[in-house]
Amino acid sequence: MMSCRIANRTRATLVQGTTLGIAAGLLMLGSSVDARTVESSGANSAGSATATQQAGAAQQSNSASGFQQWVNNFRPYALSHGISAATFERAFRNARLQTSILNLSRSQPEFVRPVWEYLDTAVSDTRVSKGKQMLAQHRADFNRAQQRYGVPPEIIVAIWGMESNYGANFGNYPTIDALATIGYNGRREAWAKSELLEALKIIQNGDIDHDQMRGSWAGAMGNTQFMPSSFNSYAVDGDGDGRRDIWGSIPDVIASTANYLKANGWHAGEPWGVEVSLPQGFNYSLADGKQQRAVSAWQQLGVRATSGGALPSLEGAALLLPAGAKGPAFLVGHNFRTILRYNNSTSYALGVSLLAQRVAGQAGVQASWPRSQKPLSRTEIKQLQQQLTAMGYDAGGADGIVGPGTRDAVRQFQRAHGQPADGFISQEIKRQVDAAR
Ligand SMILES: [Ca+2]
Repeated sequence: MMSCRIANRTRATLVQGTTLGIAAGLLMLGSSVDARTVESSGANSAGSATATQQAGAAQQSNSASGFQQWVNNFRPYALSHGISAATFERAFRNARLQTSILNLSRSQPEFVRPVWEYLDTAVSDTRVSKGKQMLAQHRADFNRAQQRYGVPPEIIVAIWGMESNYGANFGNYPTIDALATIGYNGRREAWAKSELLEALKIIQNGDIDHDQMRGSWAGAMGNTQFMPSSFNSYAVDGDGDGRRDIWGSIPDVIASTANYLKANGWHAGEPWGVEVSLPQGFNYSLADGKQQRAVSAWQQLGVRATSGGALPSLEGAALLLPAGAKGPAFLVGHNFRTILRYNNSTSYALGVSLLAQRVAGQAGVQASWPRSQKPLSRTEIKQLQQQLTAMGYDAGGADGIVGPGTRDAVRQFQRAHGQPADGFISQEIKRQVDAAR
């Protein structure tokens, strides 16, 4: 539920980072192509299609009168879908075009942060200690949620930390304004109208007053950044006051987040995964984060827990090397994929998992990240894609965005040149491809 919900997230990339709260939203819309692009999504996801994809074609509209006209046109749609005139008037009485959103959504960063830089922020010592503090402070609520939903406290607190820095930054845009602005702007109008209708239902239901319904510029709301549609599907009343309040009630925040994960398939008692080490000569093409095997099969292939203990029980275990063969390796299971349902970015799910591990008092990542590897710019990625394509490796186009097609083409190149086929995009692979032309 980070703010980039407006972007479609399907393609989880390892390299992209996101930041939290509004900043994340901004970054995401701009860089939605990377990490959270895509087509499906978690409940939090906003819809689809990246804003950037459509930005070029969209007519920018930004006049207050045009905005008011859009709201007037939206009114009969809302009223024909169960919203009362009184709710509509109240919600839109002070609504206004948020021009800052129009400007923000156009940025397209040239560099994407490497996963280790993303994780430095996501799992900072400050965030770990604050997470421990929050865990202690709300222990009874976390325990209650664990009993009821089977999701451990450290996972819930980690999502809270990732989404809004434990409520310190969940965005201050009025959600009605944000979604109406996006709808009026036209790029994601159908999606924005649908979420706006869900937001009006929340107000009509009495969960929150319209002037307290705030969140990211992309419509993600409150402490754990639920989109209105996710709110209506998964938010629950944890403190028993009859309202679902993910803005002001921490018991509601905790219960809603746990309910979200349970409803999306969380397996009680199973860890997210484990850091592992791989044997010499390992076939890195198995490590794409998608190929699932029984833990015993990975064991036979020489995969070992870095801690030295036995590999844990994991349903559908897959091997993940976020920074290629020279970085840490993780064996992840069903619950890792459930975290992806919250936000379909591998970096995000890894951030939640590692933050949870640290908050629970366990060690962080043991292996070193290849920090000397500088990321490629979008321009360089495009060049790499063009070069690979010219050499006969299908990179799926040359759009400057690293996706599965680009990684597959790199793996093919690596195999053809006797390299570990980890598919990792780096300056090093760029130099090798340059030299091979
Ligand atoms: Ca409540």
